[in-house]
Amino acid sequence: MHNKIDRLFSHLWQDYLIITPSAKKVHDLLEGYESKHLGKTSKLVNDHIALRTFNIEKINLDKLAAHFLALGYTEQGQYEFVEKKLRAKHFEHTDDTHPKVFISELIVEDMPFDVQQIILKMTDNISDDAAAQDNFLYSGTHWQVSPQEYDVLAAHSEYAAWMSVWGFRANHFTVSLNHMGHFQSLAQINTLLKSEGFILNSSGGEIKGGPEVLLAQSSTMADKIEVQFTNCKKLVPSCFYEFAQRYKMPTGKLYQGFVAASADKIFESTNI
Ligand code: OOG
Ligand code: NI
Repeated sequence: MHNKIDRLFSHLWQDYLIITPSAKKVHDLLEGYESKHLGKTSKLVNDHIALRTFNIEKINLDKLAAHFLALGYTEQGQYEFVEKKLRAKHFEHTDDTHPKVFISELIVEDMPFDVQQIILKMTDNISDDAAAQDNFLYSGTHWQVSPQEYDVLAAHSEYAAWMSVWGFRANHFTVSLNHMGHFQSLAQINTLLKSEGFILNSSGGEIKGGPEVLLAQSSTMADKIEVQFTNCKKLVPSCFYEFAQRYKMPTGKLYQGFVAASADKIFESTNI
């Protein structure tokens, strides 16, 4: 079971790094500081990863979640993003060394008709059993869109546009500050990353949340990657890297949930 989980996250990580070169740089930079602090090789710990999809039956949130439920994860929270027409759930494993998983889905019927048409065309040829395949969670797109279609999607939902280019894969990994030794705050990480030239998501402030909501988060802006569309190339946002600090609840345990108001801003790390 644990090997299977490690293998899945390793596939997701490798797939994510291919289109997120900045994440590899940030990862190695932070790990370098941590190793120096410890006096030996140190590994970063992931707080969570996130996946995206459409609420179309054969590929919906629950179909993605099934892979994690089969590995011993359970649903622990539900979230709504009315403005962005998104719903999300988060999943945790009983063994808390495994990252949490945040899965969202776009409510397609709440999109304008032309957006719905493009999404239905994209997903029409996916077979009913595709989402059950072992590699589905890092299978990328199962379709191609034109640059015009991408622009229509982006005008109404940056999330839909992101899905049209990147499909099924980890949208971000998140470093757990609670497991770090050298870094004491997100502000310290943010300062370092900015001095190294990385761009942070400043929507809603560089640090979203804080002790008062038991979770503080910051993230880079997604890398811009050249993508082949049906008839031309275009630079589009790929994936980003997140940093999270969790605080203790009155019970003394660290809060493990998400904060909808902060998540709403984290989604914008893939804005164009
Ligand atoms: C998920 C955004 C929310 C968090 O940690 O609050 C999130 C996404 O961008 O797909 O990851
Ligand atoms: Ni996140």
